[in-house]
Amino acid sequence: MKRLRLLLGDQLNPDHPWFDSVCDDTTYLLAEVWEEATYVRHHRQKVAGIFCAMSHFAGNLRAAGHQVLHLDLDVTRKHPDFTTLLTQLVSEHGFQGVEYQRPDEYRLMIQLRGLELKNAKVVEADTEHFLVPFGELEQHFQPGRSSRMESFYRRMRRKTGLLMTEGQPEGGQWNYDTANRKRLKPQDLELIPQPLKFDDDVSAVLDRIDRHQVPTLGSCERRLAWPVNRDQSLALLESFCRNGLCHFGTFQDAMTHRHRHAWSLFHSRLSFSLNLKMLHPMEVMQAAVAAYRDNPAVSIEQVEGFVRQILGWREFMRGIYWINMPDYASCNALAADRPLPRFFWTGDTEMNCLTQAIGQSLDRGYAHHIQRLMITGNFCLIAGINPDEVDAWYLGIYVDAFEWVEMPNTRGMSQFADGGIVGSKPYAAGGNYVSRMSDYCEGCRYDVKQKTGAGACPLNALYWHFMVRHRERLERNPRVAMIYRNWDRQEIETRRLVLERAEGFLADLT
Ligand code: FAD
Ligand code: DLZ
Ligand code: SF4
Repeated sequence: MKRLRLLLGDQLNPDHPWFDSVCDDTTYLLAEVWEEATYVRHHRQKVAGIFCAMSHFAGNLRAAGHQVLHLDLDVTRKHPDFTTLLTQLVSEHGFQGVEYQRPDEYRLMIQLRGLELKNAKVVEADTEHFLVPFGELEQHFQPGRSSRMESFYRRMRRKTGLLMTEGQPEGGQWNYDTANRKRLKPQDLELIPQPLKFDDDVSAVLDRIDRHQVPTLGSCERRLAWPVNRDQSLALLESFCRNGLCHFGTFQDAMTHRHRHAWSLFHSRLSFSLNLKMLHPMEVMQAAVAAYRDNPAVSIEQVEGFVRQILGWREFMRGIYWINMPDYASCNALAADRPLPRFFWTGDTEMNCLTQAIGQSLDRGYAHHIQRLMITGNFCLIAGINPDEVDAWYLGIYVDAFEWVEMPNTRGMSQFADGGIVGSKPYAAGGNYVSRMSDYCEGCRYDVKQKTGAGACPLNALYWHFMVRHRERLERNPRVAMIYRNWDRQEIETRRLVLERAEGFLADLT
């Protein structure tokens, strides 16, 4: 039977069972498609990186003897989406079967499940990428119900045996968060490793993006710094295990603007490779555990912190996404309705923490977790920005952004728009947190110690405005009730001035 097998831009797993044998009747399709390139305004580096990685993957499949159709935008532009492209390819080439791997995004899964092709049978396969099989998600998650990452993570540690000794967590603890999450002191800056960057020439891809007027954001140089094939991804993994892992946990939450590698610090930057499936999550964790066993400089605190992100958070977020879609995409528990400020597209604001995090995101298509959660995310949360706009920004701007992982992190963890499915309370903070975890405030025109007046850090007033706005909902939470007691103890006049400062700021914002 002559069949076509579709591979999406984030399905570049060379170890998939599809490739176990070469079959002359099977053609693999990789296609640059208008709808995929435009369902959100993507970062230029993201589109260039995905197109380039698809091209490498097609080349490798061909070299292994497979039949491949690699269609670029010049060829596919007349087709708005995969449905029309596949319909045309089936009639043109007479395929009797079309197979696809289940997309990781709800929109595309519905689209492909709805395919009706004349004379061709449509079959869905699994991507074989995640550690919890799709059909088992219901054993861990329930729609609309809150789940806690910690208990899921412990189950996954037991299930996989990672960092376990005789049924017990290695080192005696499940969680080393208290030993981690330190601020960077000036002498620590010397420890920051040189990030491994790549240099594939993406000129032709960028020209194609521009020729077809694909709307993008951010900048992209002709040579792309991101890994675009498995070999490069493995090199990045190796470099992280050698240079970054030994301080990963300790400085996981730290931020600085006083170093030329401040954007990468001790982070792995493996999310692009992982999310395109050029690397398998298990091999990434096994490499980190092997580095811990071989290298005394890598302590249990570091490796556990890293394994937790992949075995815990990454798999957990995917479960939350699938069990709650499609309702999750429109939840807005805090009724946030303010438009996203224009400076999110330019970085042009006097708040240094936001300038740094947004500027870096525009330049590199990357920010690390705490920049996403506690700088841009926290600002949107306390300023009450509409989660639809927040989601669209995050889904576009990061090279690793795919809805299954972006949305539960954004709507759930960061914006509390799911009302507590992901987190037990909002991650809301004032300038104090930024000052504790970074040196951003030292380069800011605002004073982080002040709550009122034109020179006061806007986050301080916004924080209290947020808490007061949502008092009825949040006060019931015993983990938050104490904060209201502190607020009530302050002078009435101080409280009035704080709220006035926040309102003035919000009025200027719109
Ligand atoms: P490292 O710090 O080196 O961590 C190692 C790996 O752990 C990452 O590559 C990633 O696969 C995984 N990981 C870490 N934290 C998380 C998490 N919270 N959820 C899922 N996986 C995690 N991650 C994405 O992959 N795509 C997104 O679109 C995305 N959007 C986010 C939006 C917001 C608002 C927030 C707060 C977080 C988001 N994250 C997202 C999670 C996290 O910020 C990124 O995975 C991480 O910054 C990627 O950089 P890294 O590879 O250097 O990660
Ligand atoms: C993100 C993306 C982009 C920008 N372009 C393409 C594309 O042209 N062709 C393709 O097959 N996939 C692309 N992707 C990735 C898909 O949108 C991705 O498969 C979904 O986001 C599902 O996670
Ligand atoms: Fe950000 Fe406030 Fe610090 Fe300025 S003072 S960097 S606005 S936290």
